[in-house]
Amino acid sequence: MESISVLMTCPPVHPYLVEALEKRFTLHKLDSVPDKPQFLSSHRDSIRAVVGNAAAGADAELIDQLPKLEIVSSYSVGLDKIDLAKCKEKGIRVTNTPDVLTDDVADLALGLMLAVLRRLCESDRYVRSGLWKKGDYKLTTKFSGKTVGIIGLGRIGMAIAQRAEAFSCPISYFSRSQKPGINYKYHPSVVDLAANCDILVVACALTPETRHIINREVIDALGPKGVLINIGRGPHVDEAELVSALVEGRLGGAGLDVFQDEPNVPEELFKLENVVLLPHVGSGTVETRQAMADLVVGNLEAHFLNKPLLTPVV
Ligand code: 8YV
Repeated sequence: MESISVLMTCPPVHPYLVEALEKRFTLHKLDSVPDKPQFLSSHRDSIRAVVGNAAAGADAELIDQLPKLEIVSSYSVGLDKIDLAKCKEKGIRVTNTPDVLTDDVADLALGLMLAVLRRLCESDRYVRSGLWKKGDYKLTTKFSGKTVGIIGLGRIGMAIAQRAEAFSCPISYFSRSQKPGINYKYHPSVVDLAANCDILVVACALTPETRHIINREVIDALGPKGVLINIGRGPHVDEAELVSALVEGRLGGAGLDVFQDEPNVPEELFKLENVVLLPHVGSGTVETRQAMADLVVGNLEAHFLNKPLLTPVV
């Protein structure tokens, strides 16, 4: 398989993944190519696989430039950076990394809830800066028992619900349709869900329908005591509306792992103590990233050995 050319379109974020790919294939890292158009035109007839992630995948333009492309193996569960329709049309197979990251992303969502309500990051700063020696620390907000509203009750949404239940939180959710056999309260509109929960969590896939699913109306329904948690994708949220609601005190707080234009984060948020900001690390543990990398490589090997794909999407 050493002669098979694989193009990594995302930055080489994980040395374990890069090493595993380099051991088996001829790996090209688009990130380190000085003249991308020139590189693509000179390698168009050799690249048979693309490896991307949540930051860069395979859009229609790239797919059209690679006539020998057979498979896109994504180092992510999210598929929003891959033109799935184009892949289907051209018979290009697509794989992702579901399940292995569910626990981590759900754990992080709970961590963000606790961090925002119990002001964990602010408290840490308080101790480190020596302020504790000077006076009393202000009280925070109880988390146990708060109503948690979840947008998207897929694998990750369910894992968040199960964890929040252990904190005695009533669970409600929004999704395209009501899930059979699930006892959580279903709201057919996001505004309704926001109006009836304390903490609203975005856990759905990013699609044209879910872009800006958190808009001004939803933020206003959540209100000055409500907290927004986003472990989905930045574009799920109308970020300008979120920033002004937080700055004006129309929203109680936010825990954000994802942003519209990563790694750029609106600087107005840096001054707010009711906001916790993370650099898109939902799946960012050694164990999970290794399992994700193993799936990326395993899917490529399966494809080129004519074996069934491990986690096929298309
Ligand atoms: C990663 C993710 O950030 O799986 C996803 O959809 O957003 C993440 O797990 C990423 O793809 C790792 O580079």
